[in-house]
Amino acid sequence: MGYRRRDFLRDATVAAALLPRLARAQPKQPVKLELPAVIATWDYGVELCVAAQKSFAAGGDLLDALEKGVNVVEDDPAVHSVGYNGLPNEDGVVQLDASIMDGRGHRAGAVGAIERIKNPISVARKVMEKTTHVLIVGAGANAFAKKLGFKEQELLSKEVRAEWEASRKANKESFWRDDKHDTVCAIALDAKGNLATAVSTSGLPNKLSGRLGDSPIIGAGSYCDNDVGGAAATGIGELAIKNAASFAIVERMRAGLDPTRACQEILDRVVKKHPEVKTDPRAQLAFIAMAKSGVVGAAVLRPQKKLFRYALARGTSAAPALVEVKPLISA
Ligand code: SD4
Repeated sequence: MGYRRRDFLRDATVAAALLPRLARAQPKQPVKLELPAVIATWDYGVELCVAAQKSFAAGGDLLDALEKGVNVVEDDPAVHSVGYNGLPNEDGVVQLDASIMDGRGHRAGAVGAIERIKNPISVARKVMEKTTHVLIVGAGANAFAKKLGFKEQELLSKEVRAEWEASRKANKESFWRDDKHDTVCAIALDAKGNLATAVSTSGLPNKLSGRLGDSPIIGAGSYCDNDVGGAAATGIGELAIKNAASFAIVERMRAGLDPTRACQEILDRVVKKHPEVKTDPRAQLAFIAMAKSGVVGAAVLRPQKKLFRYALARGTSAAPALVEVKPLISA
C-alpha cells in the first residue's frame, strides 16, 4: 500500500505534537566545568586550594598539587588537629594519621599513629610510591620516614600542651570541643580527568595511644576510583570505618547519584545504623565528594560551633569559593 496524503498528514500532525516533547527529551549537553578542580574541607581548605592551584599552574602533577596543598595545612600552627600543633592523645603525644589515593593505577598509601613528623601526607605518598604496601603504622611508620630523611620534631606547641595539661587536672572531657573536628580532606581532578584524594589528621583529641581513625583507612576516610569520583570523611572516624563511608559514597556515585545525594544517602545510612548519633551532640560526621565530571557535593550530620564549609577551586587562577553545607539534623 502506498503512502498516501492522508497518512502524511497524520504523521505530520503526530510529529508536530511530539516535537516539544522530543526537544525536551534531547540529552542535556553536559556543562563543561573548568579543570583542574580541587575541593577541600573547612575554611583552611582555601589555603590548601590556593597552594594546589599554584602547583598545577607551575606544571605540577595531580599528586604534587594535593600534597603541597595538604602540607600548607599541616604546617599551619593555627590549625589544630592536623600536622604541627595537632591535638595530643591520652598520653599527651601527637599521633598523626594520613592517606593518599591516586586514581591512576588505583594506588594508595597511608600512615597511622606516626609521631614527631609534621607532614604525614608526604610519608603516606612515599608508602604508595616506594613500597608494595598500603598502610604502615606506629614505630614502623616512624622508622620508614626516618630512613627517607623526614626530620623529627616536637609537634606540640606550649599553648596546646598547657591546655591539655589543664584539662587533665580539671576534667578530661573538657579537652574536647566541637570546633576541634577539622581533619583536612581534599579531592583533586586534573585537566586529564584523573582523580586523587588526600587526608591528614591528628585524629580525635584524647584518643587512646595507637588508636587509628578513618583517615588512614582506604575506603573509610577516603577513596577514589578514576572511572567514577572521589570521597573523603571528617568527624568521628569510628562511624566512617564501620560504614566504609568513602567507598560507599563512590559506589553510590557509580550507581548514578550526584555527589551531594551520594553523601546524604550514606549519612542517612549511618544514622539508621547508629540512631544514638541523633542525640549525642559530639557525634559529628561530614563528607565531601567529587564526581569524574568535576561536580562536587557534601553532607554534614549536625550544626557545630565551627560551620562545616568546604573550599572549591576551579581552574588555576580564580579565587576558591567557600561553600556552607546544610546539616542533616538541626541540633
Ligand atoms: C578521626 N576522622 O581520627 C578523624 C577525626 C576528625 O575532624 O576528622 N576530626 O576519627
